[in-house]
Amino acid sequence: MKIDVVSIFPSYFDGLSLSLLGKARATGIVDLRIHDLRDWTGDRHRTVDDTPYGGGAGMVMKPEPWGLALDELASSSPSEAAGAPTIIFPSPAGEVFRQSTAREFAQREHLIIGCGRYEGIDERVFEYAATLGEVRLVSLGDYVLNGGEVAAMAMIEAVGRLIPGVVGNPASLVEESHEDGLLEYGSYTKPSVWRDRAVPDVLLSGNHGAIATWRREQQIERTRARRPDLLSD
Ligand code: 6GU
Repeated sequence: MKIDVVSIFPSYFDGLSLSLLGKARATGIVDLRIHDLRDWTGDRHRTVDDTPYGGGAGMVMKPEPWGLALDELASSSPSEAAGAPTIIFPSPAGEVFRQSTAREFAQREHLIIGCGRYEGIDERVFEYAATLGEVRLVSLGDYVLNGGEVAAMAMIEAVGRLIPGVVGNPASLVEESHEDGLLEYGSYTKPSVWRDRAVPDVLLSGNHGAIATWRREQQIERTRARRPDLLSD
């Protein structure tokens, strides 16, 4: 999979060289490239923003650098066979990013992620991007961040770990929170008693059927307590 990220703060993404995703990049499973939007500016000050038409607080990202960036990156398909890219704009005004969204994006050959700052990107950029690929505005949830970078990193990690070969043991992918619509069960390791707190007996019983039943009950109980919204829909 090829992932092109466009940002005015490329160094945010340095952390993606670490750990499992870093290894996947080194081995070529994930071709992740971070681009500086200012490389597509033409003026001496490398300007990426301007005041909003109609007035209001803050600045808006100018369309021209985005147009040039998208033109260049959309034509840089990872393969002949790859179709149009999926162009993702992290945005608090987007659809909510879920595990199902991560699974969907993990199937794509080419993702382009455009990180906005300030009050957002000129709306025409989204319309234009739709002529180059499938455009998705995606939000992490109902709170406000200063820009798309942190959201983009979260999405890259969620998508990246679903690509075959990125996570060493594929079984660890299926027992996570949200993979089956429930929160995951609690985990324990040695010692069996720690500061007067014992590991639940059933986990020491060797009875795999009983353990599976207990874990499923735990999943349902904590989902009811913490995330009842997941059970009602
Ligand atoms: Cl994707 N972007 C910004 N700026 N804020 C957010 C978000 C995204 N998701 C939640 N809050």
